[in-house]
Amino acid sequence: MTALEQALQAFPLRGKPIYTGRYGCGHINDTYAIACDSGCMYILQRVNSKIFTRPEELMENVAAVTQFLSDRCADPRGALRLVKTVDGQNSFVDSEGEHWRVFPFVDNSICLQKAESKEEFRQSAIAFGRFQKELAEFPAAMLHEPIANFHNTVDRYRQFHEALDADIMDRARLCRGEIEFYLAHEQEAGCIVDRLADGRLPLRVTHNDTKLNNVMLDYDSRTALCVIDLDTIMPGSSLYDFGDSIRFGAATAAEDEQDLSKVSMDLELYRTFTEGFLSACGDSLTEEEKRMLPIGAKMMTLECGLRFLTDYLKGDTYFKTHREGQNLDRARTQMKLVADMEAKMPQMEQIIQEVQG
Ligand code: ADP
Ligand code: GN1
Ligand code: MG
Repeated sequence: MTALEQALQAFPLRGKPIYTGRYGCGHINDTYAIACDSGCMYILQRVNSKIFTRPEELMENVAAVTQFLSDRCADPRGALRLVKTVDGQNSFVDSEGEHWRVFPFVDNSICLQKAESKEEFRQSAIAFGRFQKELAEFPAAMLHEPIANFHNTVDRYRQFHEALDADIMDRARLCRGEIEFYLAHEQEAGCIVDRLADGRLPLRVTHNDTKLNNVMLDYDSRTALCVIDLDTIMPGSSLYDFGDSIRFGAATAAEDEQDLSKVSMDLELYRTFTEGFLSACGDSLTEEEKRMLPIGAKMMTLECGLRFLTDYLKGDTYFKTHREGQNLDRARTQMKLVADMEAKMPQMEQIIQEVQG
């Protein structure tokens, strides 16, 4: 029996599985959609143990947060729920020590790689804003830190320098211009972490991976249902969640687009997201947080691009890739977005003022 078949038997699924297939566009875990003869559907995931090196702790976080959110939500589609194993565990561990987990498939839902309309993007903003507000009540001390220094941009630069110095794939010669771009921005790396350290920005419980494809919308009405991909929930800054959503969702092209003339940050989408996010959690943000939201967007884009370039230099061992050079393409789109955000910074700041009225 394969590990996947063993995993399927370890969970109390309703009915017999009749279909199992790879699913979604996540860069980290192995995700499968499962359909049972009862009509019930599930998501089965093998947790990426190279990235999440303490999967038990990770699953304790996921179990605690899904429980906390679903206890506060009567709608079964309004919060992600975890299906425990038949032995009541958070995950099934296969003979290789890999962790498998199951979530009910969010019924009649859709998850988008790109917003087809402004209203869909607004809905994702409302979902992430609400999520942030609800988690304000979560006992943060219960949370493990699944990846240390996840959004510590200064530390991301340290890792970049390590990869560049080692250059084990001999790829630095193929991306001199990209390396220069990221080095030229290094002095900005501390602008969020320094403020978190000295208290100018508050530490909150944040999602930390607020891509549009980490939120489920109702298939018909395209209104927000729930936030998924809870692996990186940990103490962080509201700027991370706002910023990462803009990085991914307000971009006019895919994260790995090769034609850079198609890549920019759409100010109308930025405005729409800002309206949705601030309507959902703006009253809980400090003036300094609101002032710095545009910087958050730029910093998350810079940091993500730096991570893609670091992974390219290291031989594509972190983010899933489906073709040669994909991480370099991703690093390039993020550069184009950073430059575009720099040019549009006055308008981005103006929009924050206007939305607050
Ligand atoms: P990764 O960390 O690899 O991004 P995700 O948890 O985001 O993994 O899952 C990958 C994809 O699987 C999502 O983008 C979404 O399309 C789909 N997915 C995940 N959980 C569910 C769910 N409960 N219901 C429906 N689709 C889901
Ligand atoms: C990864 O898991 P996924 O695909 O939602 C990554 C994020 C990056 C993103 C870039 C745990 O997100 O930090 O911003 O790719 N997740 C992890 O697309 O590293
Ligand atoms: Mg995801």
